Amino acid sequence: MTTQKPVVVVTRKLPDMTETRMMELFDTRLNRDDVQLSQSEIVEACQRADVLVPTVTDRIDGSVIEQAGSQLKLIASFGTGVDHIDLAAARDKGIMVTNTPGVLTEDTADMTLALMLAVSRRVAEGERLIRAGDWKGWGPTTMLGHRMWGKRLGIVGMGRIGSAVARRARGFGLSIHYHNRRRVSEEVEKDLEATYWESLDQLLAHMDIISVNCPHTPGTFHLLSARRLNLMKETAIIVNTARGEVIDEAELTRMLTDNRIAGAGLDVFEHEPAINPKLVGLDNVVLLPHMGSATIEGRIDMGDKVIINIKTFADGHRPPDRVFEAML
Ligand code: 8YV
Repeated sequence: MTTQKPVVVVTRKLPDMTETRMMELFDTRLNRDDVQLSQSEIVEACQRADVLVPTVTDRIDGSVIEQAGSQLKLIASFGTGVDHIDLAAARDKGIMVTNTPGVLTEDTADMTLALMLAVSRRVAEGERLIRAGDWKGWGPTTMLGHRMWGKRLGIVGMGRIGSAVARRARGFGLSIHYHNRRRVSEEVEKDLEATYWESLDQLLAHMDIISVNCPHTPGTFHLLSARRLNLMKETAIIVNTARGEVIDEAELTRMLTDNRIAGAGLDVFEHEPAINPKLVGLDNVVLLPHMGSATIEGRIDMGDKVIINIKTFADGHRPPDRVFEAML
C-alpha cells in the first residue's frame, strides 16, 4: 500500500452503513450519485486506487487491468459472482481478487423458489389481470396453473445456493435431483435427499422444473445450449437466478414462444440490462431485474465482507474471501 490508509474507490452506491464504516477505516472515494462508471472512468479509478470495489455492473476486463496503476493491489468485489473480472489478467499482474460468498445464499434461494411458484401458479399473470381491470371473477377453469407438490426438481449446480434451493424445495414436496461438476458427498446427498445425475442431458430430459444455480465461467457459458434446452419436456419450466450467460437465451425465447417448453422464471439475462423484447411479450415468463440477492440485510452483510477483506489485506494478512484459492 502506498499510504497509511489505502485509497479505496467504490464504483456504486453501497448501503449507508457500509459507506460510513469504509470512510472511517480507509481513504474512501464513494459514488454517491450511483451513476455507473464508463470504461474510461473505471480505468481512471484503477490508476488511483489501492483497492477497487466494483460490482457485477463493472467490466474489469484485460484492458482495464493492463492500464491499472501498479499501486492497485486488491479488487474487493461487492458480490459473489466474479465473471465481470478478468481473473487471469489480475493474477498475472499480482492483483488479489476477493468476493462476498455465503451471505446472499439464502436470499437467492428464496427468490428461486418465488420464481418457481410464480411460473407454476401464474402469479405474475394473475396480478397483471387484476391491474389491467380485466378480472371478471372466479371461474372453475380460469387461471389454472400446475401443482408443484410431487414434481421433480433438477438443480444444475449443487453449491451453496443449489443446496439452499434443495432444502426449501423439499418443503414444497418436490423430489430433488441434481447435476454438478463434482458429485457432492454422500452425507450431503442424504441430508438433501438428492439424486445425482452424472449426465446433464438425462437430467434435463426427465425433470419438471430446472433451476440454474451454477456460476458463469468459461466452462458454463451456454451450458444449457440450444441442443440441451430442446431435451427438456414440453411441460417443464426453467428458473435462472445465476447468470444469463449459462443459458442460450435466444433459443430459450424461441422455445417459449413456440410452447416447446411451458415457462421460465428469469432473474438474470445474457445482456443485462437489455432484455430480449420477445421475452417481455410472453405470458409464460416471469421476469425480474437481477434482484435475487436484493435484501437490505444481504447488502449490509456483503458490505461487511468487503470491509473485512480490505482491512485484513491492508493489515498485511490474507483476506478470507480470496477468489483464486477458492477456484483451485
Ligand atoms: C449481486 C450477484 O447483487 O453476487 C452476485 O454474484 O449476482 C448479485 O446477486 C451482485 O453481484 C452485486 O455485485
